[in-house]
Amino acid sequence: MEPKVYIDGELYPKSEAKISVFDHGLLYGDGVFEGIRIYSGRIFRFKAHIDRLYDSAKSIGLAIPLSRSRMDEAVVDTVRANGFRDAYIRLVVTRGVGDLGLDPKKCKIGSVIIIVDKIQLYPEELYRQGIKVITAATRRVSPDMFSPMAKSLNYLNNILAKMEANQAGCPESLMLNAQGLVAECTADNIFLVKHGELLTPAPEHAILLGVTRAVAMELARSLGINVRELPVTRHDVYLADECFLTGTGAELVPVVALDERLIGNGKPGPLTGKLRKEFSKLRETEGEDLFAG
Ligand code: PXG
Repeated sequence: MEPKVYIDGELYPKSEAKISVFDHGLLYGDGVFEGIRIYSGRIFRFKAHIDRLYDSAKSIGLAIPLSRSRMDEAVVDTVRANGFRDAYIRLVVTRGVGDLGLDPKKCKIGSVIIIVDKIQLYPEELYRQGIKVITAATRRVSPDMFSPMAKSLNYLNNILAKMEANQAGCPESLMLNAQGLVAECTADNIFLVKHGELLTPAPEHAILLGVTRAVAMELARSLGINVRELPVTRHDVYLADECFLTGTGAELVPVVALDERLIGNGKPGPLTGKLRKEFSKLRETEGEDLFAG
């Protein structure tokens, strides 16, 4: 059966789910989005994702045409209508239909799109072996121009960095901020383990505040691990004992090399393994099973 896609209050089969070519989401990348996972019928960290969606929209002055509770209902209804217990939700809010000028005033009402579909995952062996990463020449967008904390439909700088990863034959590339400090990867946050502590770039270093990042920090603290947000350089990554990335798509993925320097002994580290285990437990138990009863 074809997945059903929610667009502005109606469900359409995937092949018929279309929006206008005059939508400013298409014409200008004017909109915001979220990527969310469903595990065993449970929407993982639903509230955190919806909070970030409304924050991103507020930041770009976009009025989401649904209240929070109507949005929650629309997502839950779309998940139930599709019946996937393990899937990916792509929630998009665009500025809506306008004319060919970029002025958002011409867009009367935003459009809400909810896609629920199977997710493309990294192959299992990448999790066992860990991934190799290169540093991209493309820098992360700077907060003094546009905040990288808003999850907007403008992903071109990340896409250019992803192309650099592709050229190097790596699944991901590391993006630096305008000052040359480590920010994050193209769709993942980065963590280091050094002398038993967990280290990660701070919010002011031009990162998206990842939902999975917050989960990794919580899990580490619950294991009694000290977590610090601080300025991180490439040197710190090269010399880390362990490194991993966090993201909705990747979950927690070990990184075993940056720019051909092996990290630690070049194998996924023990704390990364422990956190991956704790993450697997959490995602199966937290939240309500939408298909129960
Ligand atoms: N940094 C950036 C720039 C991201 O886009 C993350 C970090 C991790 O955040 P979360 O909240 O997911 O832990 C992201 C997440 C996609 C896709 O389809 C992108 C993301 C998430 C899911 C899917 O490209 N970005």
